[in-house]
Amino acid sequence: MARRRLGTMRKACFFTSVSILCLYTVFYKMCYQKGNLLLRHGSNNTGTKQLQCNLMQCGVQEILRGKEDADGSNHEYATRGTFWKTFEAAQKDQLSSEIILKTNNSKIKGSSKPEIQSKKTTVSKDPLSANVVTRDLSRGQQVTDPSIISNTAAKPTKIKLALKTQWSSWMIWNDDSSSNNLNRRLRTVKNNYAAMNKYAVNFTGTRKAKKLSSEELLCELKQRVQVASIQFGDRPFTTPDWREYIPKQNLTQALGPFKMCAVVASAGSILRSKLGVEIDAHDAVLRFNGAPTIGFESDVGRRTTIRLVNSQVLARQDHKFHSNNLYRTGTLLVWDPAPYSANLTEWFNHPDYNFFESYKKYRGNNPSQPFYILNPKMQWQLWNILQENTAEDIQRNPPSSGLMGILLMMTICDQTDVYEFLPSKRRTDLCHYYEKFQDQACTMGAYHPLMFEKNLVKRINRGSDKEIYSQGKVTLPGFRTFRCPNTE
Ligand code: NCC
Repeated sequence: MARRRLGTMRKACFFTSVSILCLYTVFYKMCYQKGNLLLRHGSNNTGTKQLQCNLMQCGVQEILRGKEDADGSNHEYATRGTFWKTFEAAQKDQLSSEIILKTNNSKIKGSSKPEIQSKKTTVSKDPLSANVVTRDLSRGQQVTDPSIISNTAAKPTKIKLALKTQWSSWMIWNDDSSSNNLNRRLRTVKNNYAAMNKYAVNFTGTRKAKKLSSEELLCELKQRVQVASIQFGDRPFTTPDWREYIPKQNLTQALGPFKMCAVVASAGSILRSKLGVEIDAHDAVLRFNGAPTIGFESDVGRRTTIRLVNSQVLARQDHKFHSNNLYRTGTLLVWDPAPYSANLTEWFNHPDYNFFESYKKYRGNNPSQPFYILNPKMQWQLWNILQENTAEDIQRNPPSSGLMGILLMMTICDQTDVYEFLPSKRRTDLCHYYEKFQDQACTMGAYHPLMFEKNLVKRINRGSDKEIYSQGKVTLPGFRTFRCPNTE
């Protein structure tokens, strides 16, 4: 009896496994269509050899980066969930070269198959003139919009190309992101902060019934957000010591105007971006809190024109604000969350972090370094616009340093390029590029309404989705030159 039952169970197990396997195969085939990739070099067909690579064989759905460097010094950055397939062609000698597609299938799937698929092909001596074509051989069509990210590289003998797949739009920040896009933990945190009301937010504005256009949103920001620093004489900053410490000119009079500015978000996904040179080419560069440049120059640049820090950086000993040379470069600017309707005196008496003494001490020790205190009214002017343009209740806490820095630069620059505020293809849970700590909250927001800030920035972006994808770059106009529709 028992033996018969065991036999039936074995049969049942066997049939279940077979069914699962069949279902898996059917599903796999449905999801990953077979396709081919053709890379062709040279402006005409003469001397052109073709490299065919069956996408399935090469495991293109899993290839994250192909690499092979002449000197072997290149490294591979493999992260799951990358939707652009990037291949690099490395020239081995002057005349001919080998295109090597390297998959990291074996790493991901644990396969023991050799990783490298290679075929001889000729690469143009001048990589800039190399013509790269992507074709779907199974359908005999040229892939529309082959989307070559770049065919230049640090070394003149390298060519980079990318095949855009149908999933790439996933990776671009959706400007309608909502709590539904958060994991359960972050959704709970967000809802708790939306319910909690630490700063006594008394929102009387109205939610916009329809989505504002980019121009309308820009206009709201220009007309309703005042970026200003505390001035000597603003009550309670009226005592003689404050005359000594507060810079004479207001922040926006003293800084700029600049033509092209860069804002560098501290996100971990800026690592390996190689954006450093591009960032440094701007007239002014804004960084946040303790974000370093040393050791990360190739990705984040070397220059710091302005550093915006939150009050914790001054108030908490562990930030070593007074001894760390990182803070000695450029103009400093500090902000602290204030109650929603508080005047300056109420805020001064109850700051979120008591940074005022630390500020005075720093000013005393570094009198020649410009150092401003941001007027807190800006935080809630910005927050109101965020809430009005969001369908759900957002965290009732001030926006992040990121959004405030962006607004500052839009005020003093003709154009602002923001890097890695909207996540690029390098998106990761690594909180900061300079730390090992991982938490999705750093990108999606917990205390700060960061997700809604990103929605707003995406809506006013003048750059392309491709730039967001490849560089994490957003381009914003300056308020000096931007004209509100119908009013100015
Ligand atoms: O992390 P933080 O910000 O210093 O980052 C600066 C700005 O970069 C953008 N950012 C950062 C990380 C990431 N993965 N994605 C991003 O988009 C954000 O716009 C962010 O504002 C802050 O806003 O001041 C914040 O400061 C830290 C922390 O106080 C400082 O780094 C000093 O240690 C806050 N973290 C904590 O308090 C634990 C963070 O919530 C906000």
